[in-house]
Amino acid sequence: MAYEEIYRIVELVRAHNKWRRKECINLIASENVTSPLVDMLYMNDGMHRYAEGLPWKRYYQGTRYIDEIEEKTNLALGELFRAKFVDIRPVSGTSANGAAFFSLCERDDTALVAPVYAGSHVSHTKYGILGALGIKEEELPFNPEQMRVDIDASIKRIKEKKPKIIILGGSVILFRQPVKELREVANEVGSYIIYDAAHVLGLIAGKQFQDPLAEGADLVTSSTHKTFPGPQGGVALSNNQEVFKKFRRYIFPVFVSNHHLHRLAATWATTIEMKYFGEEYAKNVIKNAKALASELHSLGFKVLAEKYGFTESHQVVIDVRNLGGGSYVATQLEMCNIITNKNMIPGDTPDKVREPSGLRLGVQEMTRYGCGVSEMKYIAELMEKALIKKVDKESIKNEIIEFRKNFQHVKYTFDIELNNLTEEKLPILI
Ligand code: DSN
Repeated sequence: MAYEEIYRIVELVRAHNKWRRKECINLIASENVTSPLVDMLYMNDGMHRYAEGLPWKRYYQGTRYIDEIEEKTNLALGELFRAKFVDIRPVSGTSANGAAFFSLCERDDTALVAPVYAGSHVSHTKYGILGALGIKEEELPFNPEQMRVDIDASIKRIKEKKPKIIILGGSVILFRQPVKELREVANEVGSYIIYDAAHVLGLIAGKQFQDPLAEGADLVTSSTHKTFPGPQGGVALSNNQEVFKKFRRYIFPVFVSNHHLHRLAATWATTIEMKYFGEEYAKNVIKNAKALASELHSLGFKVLAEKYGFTESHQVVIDVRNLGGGSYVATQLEMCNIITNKNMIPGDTPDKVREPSGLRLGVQEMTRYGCGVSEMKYIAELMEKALIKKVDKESIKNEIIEFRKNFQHVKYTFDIELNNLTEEKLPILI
């Protein structure tokens, strides 16, 4: 009996891996695929160990190698992002955000945040950790046509509300955020700027997006597994010593105790991959996103921010109300092995969270598998077949399984035949 259950779970893991890694076109903007090098380093004894506290100053014995790995990871991240202060201990972007908000605000302080329909992450809002900490959420004005924060209106709102923190960035991020533009008024009223880089960390690493720290953000919070193609985790980066000291005071013991040690070496390896291959990768991601957006547009999809060139990140956002809404469309695409997620777009009220009007796409994972502009055009045509021409889904799915056979190995990593290592040495991954 127990064996049957074990076999079933192994079968489920294999089926999941085969489907999502080898047979789908994954366009979820918050995901990515790690390289075989990163996979290999991820599976290690650290997953069984504790190391609360800082390297070399732990509350547990037995951490001498972990200490060195964590120190090297922080140093590598600091070098890549030109950050004097790095903390890899947040286990997710949300825990980094929690620690950031808690360390910079008191209860009843005000945070200025763009609305959720504009792409703010749930942790920035009254529905998430910000609200749970008793911090008041006030709206940062947003220009829906430009799909970014309205600078003049925001300057006015900051003067009026004098927020303790201003949060920029988040889950829909097509264009650069106005860090530079809001720095002066933030100084005037004594606000900290927190930049949530979760989605665009890999583009920042590849120097193809803005550099939020250089532009004046006090603290960058992020996850480490979206455009930055590492294992799931979080990080905080800063050049502001006072802010970083406060953050470090609370990340442990308030927001994490142990910080999931097995991810550290793998995150280090991702950082090194981004150091050597990040620029080429990020350039291709943005080129691909632009190509997908303009092809979708020319096939009749309502792609947002048309006047502004659709996107300057890895994301493309479509208004799919005319095709049945975000939920329906995402389900139809999944039947064809195109994996996406429904998303709120400007005009959606909070009650539309389960039935939003939009679909969010991200091209970073398919770029990692070696897809370029012509594949983006092909993906747009597949979406047209599925959603506009209503071609039989089973036939689209079979076509995609064939297509994926040419895009199985992760690029932008070290060429030491590691792409074969996954199958030979880590069978559970396949
Ligand atoms: N909710 C995730 C996203 O998909 O953007 C981030 O945590």
